[in-house]
Amino acid sequence: MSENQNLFALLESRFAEAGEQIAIEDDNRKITVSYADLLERSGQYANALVSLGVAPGDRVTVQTDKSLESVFLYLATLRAGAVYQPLNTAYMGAEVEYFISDAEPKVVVCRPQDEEQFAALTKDRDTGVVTLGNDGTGSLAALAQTQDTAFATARRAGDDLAGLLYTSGTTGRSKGAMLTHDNLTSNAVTLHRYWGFVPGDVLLHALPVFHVHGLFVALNIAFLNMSRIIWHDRFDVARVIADLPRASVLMGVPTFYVRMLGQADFGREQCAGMRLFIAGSAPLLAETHSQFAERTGHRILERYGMTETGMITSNPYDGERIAGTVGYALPGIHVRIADDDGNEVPRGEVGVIEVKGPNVFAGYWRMPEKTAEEFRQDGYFITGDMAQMADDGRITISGRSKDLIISGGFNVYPKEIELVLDEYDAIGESAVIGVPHPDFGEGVIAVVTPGTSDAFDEAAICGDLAGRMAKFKVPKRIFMADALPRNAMGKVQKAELRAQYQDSFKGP
Ligand code: MLC
Ligand code: AMP
Repeated sequence: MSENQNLFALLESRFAEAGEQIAIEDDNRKITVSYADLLERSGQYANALVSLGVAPGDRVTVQTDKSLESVFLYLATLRAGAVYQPLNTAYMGAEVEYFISDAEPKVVVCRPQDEEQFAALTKDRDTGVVTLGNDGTGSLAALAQTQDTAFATARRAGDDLAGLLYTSGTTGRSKGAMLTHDNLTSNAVTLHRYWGFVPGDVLLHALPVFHVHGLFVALNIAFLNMSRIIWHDRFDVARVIADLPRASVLMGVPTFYVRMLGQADFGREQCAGMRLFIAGSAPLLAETHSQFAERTGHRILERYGMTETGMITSNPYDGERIAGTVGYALPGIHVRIADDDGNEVPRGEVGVIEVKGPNVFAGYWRMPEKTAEEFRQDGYFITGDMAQMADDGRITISGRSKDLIISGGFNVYPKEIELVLDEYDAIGESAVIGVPHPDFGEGVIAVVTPGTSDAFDEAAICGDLAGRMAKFKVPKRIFMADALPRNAMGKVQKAELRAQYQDSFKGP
């Protein structure tokens, strides 16, 4: 019989080898768990999922705070052969409702305080609701405690689904990116090697675990390496700096590095034992890269990736890390810079990044047409990121062909916000754009025209929006204008607006 291709089967072999070594250290709750514990606890959670009716291929939707138990649940879902579907904790009612109706999970795991809301959302479905608190409480945690620790890891083929992560890709409605066991395994194994992980590496983990970066990149690599993970439930700059001397690797979005540089007492001393600082999910300003090098002696290693593809390119570990570039295609991954028809453009010219390899997802959940639109005939996936490739293959991202804003590493789709803004009587039309923001890289703003009512109140509208959608999506400013700039075809000229409003977040 062929080998089990379940990612957990690979992790399990490492967990067994690591035994009593510490896997995760949660100083907040003053608890550590060993690799042997991870095996047992994931076994209990997997048995709990099965007792709730979860079978291989079923989706398990998870909107919980970051906790050790959320890691047990992630591992257990893989182990049971089910499909992990994490949700940003900032998402609210209507946002969440869509994901549930689309993913049709067998079980939803939510925070105890959200149980009623989820029960209402799932009442006409064959979906169970259980809870997980951030301190080991909740009905799922209680159920898991009563379960056997042994669990035979479900057999999975490499192309079976392991994760379903929602993203709007290029435009329009949120789509579930189907990630297979092969996708996750190949990327983790490649990155583990490429970034020179060694026994004894300690990962400082301060990212959320509902996106690719904190979930698959950080956790899967650390587990493969049998590393100790210092676990922070959120990014708190003072705590991160205080724990750096005990760590050797940090992975973060650019905002992490900007905030660290904002601390006067941060410098070489705390970074002396660090081996590697990695940045990604959004562009790292060259200025941040050089200031960090000056202050700490470390050159941040910038890499580039996407939900649909995991990591695609990386600056080299041993070679030159050049600020403002995202490095080279990772081993085994093919990248080309193409024109609108998918033809490779000459080196040095700007085009769209297209990618093919074992890391590339299996398509969008129940959307064959959308999937077909985003792939070329020869299997390359069209990322929507604009870049140029140097003669030696090094890639520099220059922008996006997709209408996407990335704020502090979170994606915001202008269309989604514009549709809501247009509902207000005081607003005629709206354009949502991203402009430079000193902390978040890009800050979301809206430019609107007068509507039928003249009672436009910026603060009131922002406050109202905050009750309707994830906070990070809410425009930090709404500017009233007489009209929106349009081209001859009537399309709003967002580049013009971005230029006009580029100083919105500049200090005095
Ligand atoms: C929080 N706020 C944000 C925000 N995060 N607003 C815009 N953009 C963000 N990213 C809001 C809060 O709700 C709050 O609103 C106010 O801004 C200030 O909050 P804060 O306390 O300063 O923010 P904080 O909680 O510290 O969060 C900032 C952050 C966090 C950068 C630490 O956003 C974060 O962890 N980002 C990481 C995202 C990530 O993991 N991306 C990976 C995607 S995977 P108010 O009104 O209450 O004051 C991917 C693929 C790849 O992209 O390549 O990796
Ligand atoms: P997501 O949909 O959350 O996976 O976001 C993926 C997008 O983040 C990519 O398509 C890029 O636009 C952006 N991104 C990720 N890493 C980088 C990087 N290092 N530099 C610039 N953009 C990046």
